[in-house]
Amino acid sequence: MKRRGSILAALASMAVLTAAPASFATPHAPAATAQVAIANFAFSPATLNISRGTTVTWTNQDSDPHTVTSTDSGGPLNSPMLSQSDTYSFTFNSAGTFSYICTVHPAMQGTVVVS
Ligand SMILES: [Cu+2]
Repeated sequence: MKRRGSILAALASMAVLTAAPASFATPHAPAATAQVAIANFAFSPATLNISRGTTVTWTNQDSDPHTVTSTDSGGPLNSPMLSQSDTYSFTFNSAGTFSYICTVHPAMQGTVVVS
C-alpha cells in the first residue's frame, strides 16, 4: 500500500546513503599523513606508529639545522640538511621498523613503526 511503499522507499534511501560513502571511500580516500616535529634537538614523537601507505612529514622547528637519516645504510630516510621551517616527507609503503637519527646531532634518534 501507499504507506508501506513510502516506508520501503525511506529504507531504500537510507541504505543508499549508508552504502554511498563506502562505495567511493576506497578509491577516493585521502592519503594518510602523520607529522613529526623536530624541536629542541629531539624528534617528537620519538616513536611514531603508522599504517602502510602513510606519508610522514618532519618539520624542523629549531634554528639549528637537522637531518632525518636512516641508521640503516640502505635508507630509506635521507633528507637534505633541514633549516628552520624546512620539511621532509616520506611515504612508508612497506611494514617494518625504521630507525633514524640526525647526522649533525647523532644523539637525536627516532623510530617509525609501520604495520
Ligand atoms: Cu640535528
